[in-house]
Amino acid sequence: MKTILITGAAGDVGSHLRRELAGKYNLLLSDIKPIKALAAGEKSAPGDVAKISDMLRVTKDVDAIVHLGGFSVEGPWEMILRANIIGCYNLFEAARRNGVKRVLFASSNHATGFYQREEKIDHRVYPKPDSRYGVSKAFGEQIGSLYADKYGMEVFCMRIGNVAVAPPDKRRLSNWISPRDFARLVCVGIDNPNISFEIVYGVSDNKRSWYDNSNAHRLGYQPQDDAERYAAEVLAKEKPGDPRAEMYQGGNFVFAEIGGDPSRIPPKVGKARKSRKAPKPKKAPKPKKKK
Ligand code: 15L
Repeated sequence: MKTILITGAAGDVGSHLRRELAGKYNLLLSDIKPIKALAAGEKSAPGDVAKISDMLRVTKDVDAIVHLGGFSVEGPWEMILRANIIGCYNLFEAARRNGVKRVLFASSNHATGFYQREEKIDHRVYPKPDSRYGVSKAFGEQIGSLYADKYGMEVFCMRIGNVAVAPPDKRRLSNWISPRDFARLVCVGIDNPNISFEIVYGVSDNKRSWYDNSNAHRLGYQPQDDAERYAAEVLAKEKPGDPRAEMYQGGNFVFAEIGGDPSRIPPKVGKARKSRKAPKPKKAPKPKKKK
């Protein structure tokens, strides 16, 4: 049985994955937080992704790594830098030095969050991050690309939507992934023998999807769930959202930093921008009379 290291194993996504992968692989669980209640087939390997010595220790003797570790939403640059930029570099570098070829990287829909909801995007679009967090995910994909091309590592980047038992809101009807579909995708990333560098979307088979996930399907992903079965219930509870968030796939992440300044609303949302008065030109100072 393969031994799989999961970083960030104490988080929400890690906890779903532990449950879904039980019995399929030996799981080595790493996190900066303590891992509670180890099940059969699980071992704990505590570690901080920002410390290369920790990553060198936990990546020894594993067949593949599922790298979930890091900061999982928008946050201050210092935190993103430490956990997601330095942490991601450390993970890939430690894997390389320990001869671990296969890394599954938990990228995010926020690496492409500035694509509009009316667009359908596939794995070939260039990143359009909606936040520092999104930038860190695009960075992780690029480190993966470098390590695949330069060192022959096998890297599977999953632009994950929202892993949850049920989609919590309208936006997630388009990017939701059930825990069991997520586990299916992870198994493809671990077991498909022909991976060099791939980008896939971590979403279920959602009717309202913004993604053409044909690359994942080509590699063997067969999602079984569709957020649509929750749509009536979700939409009945939905309150009207901010027009900026409604326009972009990344939702609230797209304006997290512009702090509600109406002059920064993207032009297509329109009215507020059109009605914005151009600043009056400053009057030129009157020339001083010569005495
Ligand atoms: C993510 O990347 C986050 O990790 C998660 O907490 C959700 O916010 C998700 O995206 C989402 O877009 O719903």
